[in-house]
Amino acid sequence: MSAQAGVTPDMISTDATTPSDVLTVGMGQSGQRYSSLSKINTQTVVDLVPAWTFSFGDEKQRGQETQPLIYNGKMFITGSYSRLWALDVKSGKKLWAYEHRLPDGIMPCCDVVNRGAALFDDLVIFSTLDAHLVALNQETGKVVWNEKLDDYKAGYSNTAAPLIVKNLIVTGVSGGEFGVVGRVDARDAKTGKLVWSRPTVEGHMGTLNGKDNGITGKTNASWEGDQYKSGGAATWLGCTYGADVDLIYCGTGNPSPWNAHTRPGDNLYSSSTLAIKADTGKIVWSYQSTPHDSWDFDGVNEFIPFDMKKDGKTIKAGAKADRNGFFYVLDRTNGKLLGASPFVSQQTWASGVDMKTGRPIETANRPGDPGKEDKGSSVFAAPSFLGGKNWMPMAYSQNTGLFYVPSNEWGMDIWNEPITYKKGAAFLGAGFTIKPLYEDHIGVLRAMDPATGKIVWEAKNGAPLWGGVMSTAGNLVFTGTPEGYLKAFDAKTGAELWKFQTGSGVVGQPVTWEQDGEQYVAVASGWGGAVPLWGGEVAKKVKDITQGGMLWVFKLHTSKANSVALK
Ligand SMILES: [Ca+2]
Ligand SMILES: [Ca+2]
Repeated sequence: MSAQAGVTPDMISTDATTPSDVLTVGMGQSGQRYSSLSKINTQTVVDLVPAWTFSFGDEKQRGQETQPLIYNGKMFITGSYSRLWALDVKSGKKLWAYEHRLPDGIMPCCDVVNRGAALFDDLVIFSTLDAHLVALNQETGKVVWNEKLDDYKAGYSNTAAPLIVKNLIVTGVSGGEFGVVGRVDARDAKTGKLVWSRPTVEGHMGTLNGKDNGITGKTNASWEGDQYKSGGAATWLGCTYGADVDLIYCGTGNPSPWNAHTRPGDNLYSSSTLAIKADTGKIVWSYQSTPHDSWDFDGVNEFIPFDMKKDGKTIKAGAKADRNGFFYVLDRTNGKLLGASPFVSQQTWASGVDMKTGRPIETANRPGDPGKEDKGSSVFAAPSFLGGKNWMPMAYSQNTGLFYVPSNEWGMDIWNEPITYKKGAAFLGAGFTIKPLYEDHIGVLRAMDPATGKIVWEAKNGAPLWGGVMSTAGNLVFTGTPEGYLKAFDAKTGAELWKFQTGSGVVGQPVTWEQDGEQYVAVASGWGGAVPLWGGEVAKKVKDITQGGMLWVFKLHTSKANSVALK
């Protein structure tokens, strides 16, 4: 045991309500990204100015999708290419740096990003592009343990922030474009040793303490033959946790390959939300948003527990803005569908969701079968596979009761091609071209009312939004843009109140905390991610955005600032 207790499970479970630190990615295990701080508010935000900055340095730039953590006078921040730094949180001075040695031949599908670390006891723990999980000492940056999640040569990687639940560290895996088998792993956070593993493709055996722990679903119930052995359902965006019901919520990606004609059935548990019991690694409930997916509608988006006020009642709910364009509200105790409404302007593939069966009401919008024609017929589908929303996390405000969704308006031509599985090779069986739906904008920040499914306000953006969102009790919503701005909006009206040009595209996740009586806001700047790599005609639109790698920290320009003095 270390002399200082370090970060305890209790501190993790109350992180969302302790504004002097940020111990978790998502600003709490539920991932609401809501802060009770209000010194920076709709009145004072005009006076937000830089306090210090930190350059990630050298020639390794690309996408910076990270979220800083703040604890015990230090900031811990990850960067592209599996790097991690500890900084003095008051000055920005670098205390130590860790650069993971990456082998040649790693296969991240969607840029060399990292989405943040986890804190536990005296450790800071993060995932790497070669599918390892590395724990470093918070004081020294020295490696304490290093566990292999899986074989990067088979297409596995990991970019999501790990989740701490009690004494466990919970991770998923990336690799859905390479025919991996998705799963959720829980390890002893202190030692890194595996406790349980739960595959997310139906038919695979789970484990608990090294012993068989039951098959996921039932073999061949929703897959034919051996297809489940390369079935995808990658858990590449990690998980959230509902402490009151002791359930870990994990989203799963597309079934593999993309060409759905090769794999009859619903292909459980792809494109789904899974609720897994923290202590047993058993699936308690599941909800599949896109059965038998044909469009790469990964269902990985964060499922955020919240208490919904409706008809005078408080409901234990959870919400998810799915890549397929629907905003889902489920009962977080049992997965029952409570609402599903579009948060994008066009959905060609489904006209709605059947509230009785929970299944989408499909239109005829699947690409053709290349086994039956010379080439599978192409269809135009919206959203595109980059999604009505992609990885970038939304925020919930306990003040307004609204969710703030970073959405995008784009479609795609998509067609299927023959494909067979080969270890370590792309496993798509599809071709595509992404197209904007509108001339003047792709990104739209939208405020959604979960009780009604209605869009309350929206703020359009030229380039696709690709950064996380944060809301505060100061009635502000913060998010970044590829054009380089960190912006603050009025949480009630959507009015843009403040923006700051950071010098590169902002695709990071903003945070806020309080120290020495002042409120701070931080975000990483550094353009990249999937859009420049996969974006087709959209990539051309953003080709002039420069890369970067910089952390920006802001505070109000007078230490005693308050709305009265500044007005
Ligand atoms: Ca906290
Ligand atoms: Ca995918």
